[in-house]
Amino acid sequence: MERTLVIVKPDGVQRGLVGTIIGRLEARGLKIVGMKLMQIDRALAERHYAVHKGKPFYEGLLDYITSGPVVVAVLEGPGAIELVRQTMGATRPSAAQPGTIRADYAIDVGRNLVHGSDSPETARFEIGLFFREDELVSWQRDVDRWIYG
Ligand code: D4T
Repeated sequence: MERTLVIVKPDGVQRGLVGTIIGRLEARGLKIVGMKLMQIDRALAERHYAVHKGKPFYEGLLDYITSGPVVVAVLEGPGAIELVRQTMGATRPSAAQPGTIRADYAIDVGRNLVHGSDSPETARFEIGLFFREDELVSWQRDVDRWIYG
């Protein structure tokens, strides 16, 4: 079983797409094990996006992710990291496949609605950044046997 961090970014919250975005991932079969609405401050944004420090879009990215509330969630399932990335679509919405969240609801790479961890190491790091251990809930779903063969 794998866990991944998902962020519905400020544009997703402002546009009323929290339910749509989380709903698509939930409908796919992923299980929510943590979720909260929060405001990301500058220090947290800098830690989360440390790999992009120095890139031309870095300052704009920090402004954007701190510009309003976000919903952060930890989703669990077999291959959850890749499943979320696939369901989100390519970083640049104009390159995303139809049927993905970014293709269906976004236009601009700087307003691409959603974040998902990109590797097991990143997922561990990001989950630790946003959630305390006691904020995550391990629980059994009766429907699991109809989703994970
Ligand atoms: P995040 O991290 O937000 O889920 O996005 P991705 O994992 O899909 O993409 P990324 O790390 O390469 O980029 C992080 C973030 O930066 C924005 N961005 C990216 C941008 O504004 N301009 C750019 O040219 C690139 C490459 C979008 C996502």
